[in-house]
Formats: sequence, structure tokens, C-alpha cells
Amino acid sequence: MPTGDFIWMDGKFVKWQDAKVHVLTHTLHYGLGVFEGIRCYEGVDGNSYIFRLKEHIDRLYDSAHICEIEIPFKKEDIIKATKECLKKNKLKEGYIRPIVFVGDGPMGLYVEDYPVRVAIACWAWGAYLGEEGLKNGIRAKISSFTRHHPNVMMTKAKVSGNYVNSILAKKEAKHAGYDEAIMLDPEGYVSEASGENIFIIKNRKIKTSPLTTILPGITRDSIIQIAKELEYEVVEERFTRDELYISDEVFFTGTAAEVTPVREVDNRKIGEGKPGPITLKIQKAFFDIVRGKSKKHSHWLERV
Ligand code: PPE
Repeated sequence: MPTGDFIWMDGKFVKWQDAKVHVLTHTLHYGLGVFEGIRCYEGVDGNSYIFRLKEHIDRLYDSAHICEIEIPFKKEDIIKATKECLKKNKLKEGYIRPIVFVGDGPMGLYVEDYPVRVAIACWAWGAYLGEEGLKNGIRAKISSFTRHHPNVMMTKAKVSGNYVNSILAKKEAKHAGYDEAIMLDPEGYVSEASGENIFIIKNRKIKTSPLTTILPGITRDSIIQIAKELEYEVVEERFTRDELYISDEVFFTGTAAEVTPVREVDNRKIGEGKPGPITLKIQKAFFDIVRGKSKKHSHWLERV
């Protein structure tokens, strides 16, 4: 992974090769850490803009709150460090990864007082599911792995340990020759993909899974607003696997995946088996906003 030369760690920048942790780092053993994934785009004016930075940092603090982790920095400090990280690494465009984790010292599950550490790294990251996928759509498979039960893992928190479920599902889908896994919730309704939220469209009506077993995606929220402004009806409602099969269009949203069309699910063509017109319209509106081509929602862009 081509990361930048510098990583912000616990309040200061260190060289990439010096951003190390001890093998007895608590999070490494038990998975109790929280993180974010944020994108920065080069705008049409040549400046860099971070997409919905405030909302990502708010979610980082919410994730920490859910896990009873106290972040030893103020939100303003993390926001400032995120911007500095891009500048220091001379990245005009890229992906930013803040992570809050429990450091080394005590072991065992119940620890009264543990060291909370924070790091922010950034790197250049192209289309998550490939340029080809972004343009022509990807093939997805319903996973044999169920998405977290909301009383087993906290799905509103972006917890490191939650991603074991995602990795198992993603590997299974890739081994079977697909690009991505779609997971059902414990009751059998469509939840989300391994690292993306999901939208379906039927007769111009747009549906996305409600905030029950999913990560409340910031891209998902942006797309709901964009679609409504384009005068589509959007509902947050549970839907089944077969409803997915007979949709006219399906797409994924995520910071990394942006707006990626899905052209096939479980060997069933979705619509005509290529990105549908509404998906393409929404995708274009999204990219116009993140690159500042459209002045709508300019408050979503934070100048670096
Ligand atoms: N669901 C999950 C499980 C998830 O991990 C993500 C982000 C989303 C939905 C979409 O959320 P948002 O980015 O706020 O729109 N997944 C991150 C994972 C990337 C990785 O492989 O690491 C991301 O897109 O940054």
C-alpha cells in the first residue's frame, strides 16, 4: 500500500518506518479499536477538499463512545491533524485513515485503565472495486456469512473487530469468482456489503436498508439527499434477497467504493446487466459534488 512518508501518531508526525506499535498492543489481540475512512479530492479549482470531514470525525467519536474508549484529543485537534497529514505527505487527493486503539501494557479483557492511542495515515487510493467496476458495474454474491446481530456487535460503531465478519465474507465471494459480498441480517433481510451500503431501484423508487444492522454510511446519507434533490422517492426499508434479484438497478456506496454499480447478483443479471440510468445520474451528481464541479453542498467540502 503506497502510504505517505509521514504518519501522525499520538500528537506528532513520525516517519512512516517509525510508526510502530508493540506486539502486546491490546487492540491487536482483541480488536477493540475504532477507525474511519475519509476521502480527499482535488477540486476543479486545483485545491484539495476533504469530503464531509466533520461527519467522519463525529462518527469516530461516536464509535469510541459506544466502545467506552475516551479519545485523548479534542475533535478540533484531530481535524487539524487530518488536514496536516495530507499537506505533510503532499497528497492532493487520497484516502485518510484515523485509528484509535488501545496500546500495550495491560492484557486480558477487563482493563480498568488502558492507554488510548491515535494515529492518522493517508495514501493514494484509486477505485476500491476497480476503475472497470466503477464504470461498468461489479458482480456480487449473497454471503453465507450473516451480518452482525445488533446485540452481538455494535454496527453503528466502526470497530476494528467488526471487520473480521467482512473479511470472511469478502474472501468467500472473491474465492467464488465475484467482486463483492452482500450480507443478510440475522432475520434474513439484506443488510450491507463487506464495506459498503446498498441501494436498489425498482420503477424509479429507491430503497436502502434501514439503520438497524448497518454502518450508518456517510456516503449513504449523501446519496439519500442527492437522490431526493433529483426528485426520486427514497425509502429506508428492509428488503429481501429476491427483491434484490428483480430490481431494475443496484448500487453500493462507501467512502472507498464511492458509488459503484452492481450489474449481477448470484448470477442473476440486474436490469440489463449494466449500470442503470438512475445509478449513473446519481453517480455523476456525486462526483460533481466531491470535485466541486457542482456548487451544491459545498458545505460538505472542507478545504485542506
Ligand atoms: N458499511 C461498512 C461495513 C463499511 O465498512 C463502510 C465503509 C460503509 C458501509 C460505508 O460507509 P461510508 O464510508 O461512511 O459511506 N467502508 C470503509 C472500508 C474500506 C476498507 O476496505 O478499509 C470505507 O469505505 O472507507
